[in-house]
Amino acid sequence: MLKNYMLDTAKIRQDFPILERKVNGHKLVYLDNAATSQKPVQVIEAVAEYYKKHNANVHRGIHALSEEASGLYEKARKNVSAILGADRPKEVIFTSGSTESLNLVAFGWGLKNLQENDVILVSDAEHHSNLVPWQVAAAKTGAKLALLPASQAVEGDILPMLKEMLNERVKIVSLSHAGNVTGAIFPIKEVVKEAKKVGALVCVDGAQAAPHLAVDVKSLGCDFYALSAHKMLGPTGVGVLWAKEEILEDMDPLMYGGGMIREVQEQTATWADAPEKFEAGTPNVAGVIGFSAAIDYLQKVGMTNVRQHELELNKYALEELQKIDGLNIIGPKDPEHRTGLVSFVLENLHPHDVAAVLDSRGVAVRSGHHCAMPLHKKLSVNASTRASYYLYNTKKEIDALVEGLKEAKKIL
Ligand code: C6P
Repeated sequence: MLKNYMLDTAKIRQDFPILERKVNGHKLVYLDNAATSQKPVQVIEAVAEYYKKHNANVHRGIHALSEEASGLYEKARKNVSAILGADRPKEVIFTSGSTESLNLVAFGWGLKNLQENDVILVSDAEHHSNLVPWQVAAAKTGAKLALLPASQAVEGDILPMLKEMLNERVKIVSLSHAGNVTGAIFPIKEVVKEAKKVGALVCVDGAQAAPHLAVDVKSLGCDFYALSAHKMLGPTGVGVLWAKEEILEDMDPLMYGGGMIREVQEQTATWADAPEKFEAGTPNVAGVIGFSAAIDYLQKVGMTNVRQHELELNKYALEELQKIDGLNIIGPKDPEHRTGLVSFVLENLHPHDVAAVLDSRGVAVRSGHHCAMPLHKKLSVNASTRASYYLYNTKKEIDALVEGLKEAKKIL
């Protein structure tokens, strides 16, 4: 049910300078937020302020600037920890994005804990970043990769098939919290309950959920949660892997070098504790500080308001798109079962052609396989067009999308 909510889109839009841009002579209609969101001035200024006043390497100097930079970097970690409802900031590892976070689980945990004939359970609706690392981990360890046919669970109701596939050989279940093509929200809390019955860990790819839903890792009960800052108003090149402390202690790093050691001899070395163990080399300090400003922004707006606004756009977009003859929507029909995106196929028109027509009218969408080739294959389409919205998008912009699609039908 849509409730009353407090989100002033017109005011929010003033914080996003890029939304004033013209593209191909039209005012930009940015509907590619699932690829990356735009950034508010508060984030841009936090990054600029860091470079103007505090720039230094972190955890490596005792001079004032290094102390300031380290302080801001660790404050950001506390901020992330708080919004995820984590027990301790040291459970938050900064990475370059969800891709690195998921690789860290597949190799840092997987190579150490998986054995021949163990099962890794993912779904056929995963982004390649939550599939390919597991394929490689399976090949290296002899574990089997099993794919839950989530493509068939249109409304995201994967529990019955999950129950059928779970047994004591399954050591890890790794699923998206929300799909980047279908938008389908998976019932992670219930997935965790089922997985625990057979002793399996649960890794959640939150790249498409954390920007849109309030996430509480303790209430979800999962063991790993991955996200990308750039999809939630933050800078590119920053991500997070959250994991329980005892699991992090038992994991190997992905990278070795400066900043992650306890002691180094000529032939051997020992590692620092988490989070340093997993953050070798100079981190993306400016990006992390910018991400913290993005979190502050989202918290100020309120994640419930963000979600309610997207539900309203979902409902409107689904209604309006369904009126277009020959347009087939992928994923849940119920707006409540998806995050703020809608992928579709329009007649037999190639999604790149559709996207090009939209672009000529200033409407930015994504077309292609969206890094989910197995899912498209299961749906018997090569590619799709995806419109994805966020807190600054409006119903008028959905109208511009619909008008552009009608035009594409006419001229292609
Ligand atoms: N999906 C999209 O347009 P990175 O690139 O590391 O920030 O995020 C990877 C990733 C992992 N899981 C899911 C569910 C995702 O959607 C993404 C990124 C973008 O759909 C770029 S391919």
